[in-house]
Amino acid sequence: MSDSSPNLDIESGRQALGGARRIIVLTGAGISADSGVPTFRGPGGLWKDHRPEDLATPGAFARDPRLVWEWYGCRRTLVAQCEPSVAHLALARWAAGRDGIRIITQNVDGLHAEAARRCARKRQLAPAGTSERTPAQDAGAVLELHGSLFRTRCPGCGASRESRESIDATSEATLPRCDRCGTTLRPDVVWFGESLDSQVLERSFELAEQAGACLVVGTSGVVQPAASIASVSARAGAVIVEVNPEPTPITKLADVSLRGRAAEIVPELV
Ligand code: BJW
Ligand code: ZN
Repeated sequence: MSDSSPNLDIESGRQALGGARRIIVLTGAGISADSGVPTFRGPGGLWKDHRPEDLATPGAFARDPRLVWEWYGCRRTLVAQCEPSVAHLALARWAAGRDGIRIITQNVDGLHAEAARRCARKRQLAPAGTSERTPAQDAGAVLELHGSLFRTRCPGCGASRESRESIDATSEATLPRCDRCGTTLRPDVVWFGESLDSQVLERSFELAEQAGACLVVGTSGVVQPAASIASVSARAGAVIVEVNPEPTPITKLADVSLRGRAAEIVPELV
């Protein structure tokens, strides 16, 4: 449902979400902006100084793996110093405390999973009987559409693994290599022109169709197929609540549109 003047008040957002049994939360770079992670588009965004086709395509990696790793190495160093924001933490608490809430993120920074781990740790410290979930279950509940900055994948044999060490991109010879086959590893993220993990994507669309509400936080809504998760939910009859300082293509689908930063609005909303 939508009209040309979406509702702007937080209480309406709370009611919309409170009335739904199953909820998906679709997030983008804006939610991590409050943690100090740069967004992609807009002033100060990563694409202001870099062309996506030079850094975030398979062609770019084939042409100049050193340049691509230099950029990802810098981003890994920056993100490793960032903490989940109050919005990540509020969503993690919300999802851990109620069945039927799933977070689907386009972000590769791991901050939702980190927030879920912190929340699970706190719940484990709570008196016995108050927590039913394990940390692994809570961290696993986050669906990461575009992969992870802290994983590498081998283009040769397909092996993928967690990786947090710093990247030496001084030359092609110093780039990380596969233990099994020696091929130069790549970041395990989804670049333009590449398919998303089919299981993660199918599960996300399935959840979108079943959801009674879809909360969209901090995405420009221009990258497909992620953005269409919100439209699939809307078509299936879900109420759409958007949190973003700026209007986006998703705004026209939104029943409740909350203009502001995630860190200001999300903790109040959920
Ligand atoms: C705040 C805030 C605060 C600020 N609080 N909010 C159909 C039609 C047209 C094109 C396509 C299509 N299907 C596929 C395509 C091609 C392409 C695409 O979508 N292109 C469009 C850009 C035109 N898609 C793909 O190639 C995808 N693959 C695919 O579909 O495969 C099959 C296929 C291939 C080819 C043709 C057809 C089919 C893959 C997309 C992979 C995207 N990868 C990236 C990089 C990941 C790795 C990395 O991090 O380096 O993912 S690009 C980048 O954009 C990143 C993000 O996850 C993604 C989305 O960005 P996001 O999160 O929305 O961030 P921003 O910066 O755009 O917006 C931030 C928002 O936050 C703004 O709205 C701010 O206002 C707000 N904000 N501060 C709350 N404090
Ligand atoms: Zn290999």
